[in-house]
Amino acid sequence: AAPLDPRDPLGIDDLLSEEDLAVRDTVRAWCADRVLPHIADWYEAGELPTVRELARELGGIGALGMHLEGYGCAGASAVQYGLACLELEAADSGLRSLVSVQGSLAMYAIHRWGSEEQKQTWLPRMAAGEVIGCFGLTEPDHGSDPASMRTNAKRDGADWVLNGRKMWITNGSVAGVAVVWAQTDEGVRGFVVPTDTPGFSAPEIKHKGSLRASVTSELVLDNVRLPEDAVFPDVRGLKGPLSCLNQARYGIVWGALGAARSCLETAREYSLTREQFGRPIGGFQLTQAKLADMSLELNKGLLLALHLGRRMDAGTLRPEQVSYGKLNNVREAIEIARTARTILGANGISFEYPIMRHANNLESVLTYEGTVEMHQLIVGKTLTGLDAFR
Ligand code: TGC
Ligand code: FAD
Repeated sequence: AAPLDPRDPLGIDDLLSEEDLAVRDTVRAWCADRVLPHIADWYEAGELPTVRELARELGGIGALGMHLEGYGCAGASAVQYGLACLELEAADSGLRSLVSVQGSLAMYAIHRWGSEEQKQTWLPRMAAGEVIGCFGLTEPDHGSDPASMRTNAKRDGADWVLNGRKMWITNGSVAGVAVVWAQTDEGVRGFVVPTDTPGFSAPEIKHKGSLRASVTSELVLDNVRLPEDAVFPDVRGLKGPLSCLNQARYGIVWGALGAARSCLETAREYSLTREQFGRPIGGFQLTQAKLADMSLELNKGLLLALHLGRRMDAGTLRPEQVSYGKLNNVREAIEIARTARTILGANGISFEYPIMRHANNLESVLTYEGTVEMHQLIVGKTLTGLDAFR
């Protein structure tokens, strides 16, 4: 028999349809052409200089709000959306973040909870990448516990007036529309805020050591006056924002493995050409143990992602199951990145190779969309029925 493909030793590709593979190849080719030649420079500079152009191109290949139906969205399957996230994050977590926040958070929120008018107004332009969206849940003093948020919306005649601050908001400074969650007399509600509304500003957060090729911002809401119809009509309480997080977390289940794949491939190739003690380091048993364990975890993670994707497509995926995926796959991805880094020795710390960039990015991925600890507690509650959050 022919040797197994080291890039797909378990034959997971055989579980995917022609259409799935075509979507994957399209996104992979786009990343190779438009992102990989520049990403190391963008990362070092701490910017995503062509973000608006990239958004339009991503819209052009159908990657924005990809698994949503109607309103100019591609209507792809959850598995296809996952494969796209994986390819984007194999380039850089910042690209996957751009797409996650646009499609799974901002667009999904409007698609799931918006009025028909809100959907018509925003979704087609967001799907095309003409308008970038952001999603403001986290605040400076309330991250894991969004129920305690302070940002508030009060009625004033027929208007709403929003005050407060959101922190660590992906896409904030380049967004044309912000989905902002705020306390009201009726509990937490979601607002669709055009970012040119007076009183809204989004200063960019600089000096990040992670996700440097991604725009991260503070949102400042200073008496932002919105019409009555700016609110999502039918959802109250945390289930509004948390329903969106399920979508984005699902994309991360796949995405993190893209970063891991890039690290493993880099280390495997390096181990075949780098010689010490007169032979390739890939020939030493200790290096092979590392490569074997990395490959094992990557492929187990892929099977888990595919399982969850199939459940999402069947409409049977539960939020707690997404927590299993996010917890495992991000934690294993960062472990793979760190191990891959050791195989490159000193070269491993250089941005000439992608590993250090991925490893640094995964520190954010480990924290956002629910920290490791939050997902452990969600799984813990699933197993015991006991709530250990507070
Ligand atoms: P709890 O009392 O458990 O629930 C309140 C209400 O929400 C419902 N619910 C959910 N609904 C849908 N999906 C879920 N996953 C849900 N989890 C809970 C629940 O049924 C209840 O509904 P109802 O109708 O009874 O009101 O809420 P809690 O306050 O105890 O909080 C639970 C906890 C800690 C798990 C939750 O707050 C949490 O997940 N915290 C982590 C916060 C987080 O993940 N933030 C992410 C911000 S966005 C982001 O990071 C974007 S980065 C993206 C990028 O750049 O790629
Ligand atoms: P905290 O909640 O203060 O947690 C600090 C530590 O305490 C963590 O280890 C946590 O797990 C632990 N902890 C907290 N409570 C408990 C408990 N009950 N039991 C045990 N341990 C606990 N948010 C958005 O809304 N939109 C975005 O677009 C967005 N983009 C982001 C982009 C980046 C690059 C980053 C880094 C973050 C982004 N976030 C965004 C914010 C992110 O969701 C939060 O950082 C995350 O939810 C954690 O909140 P926190 O940073 O306030 O940490």
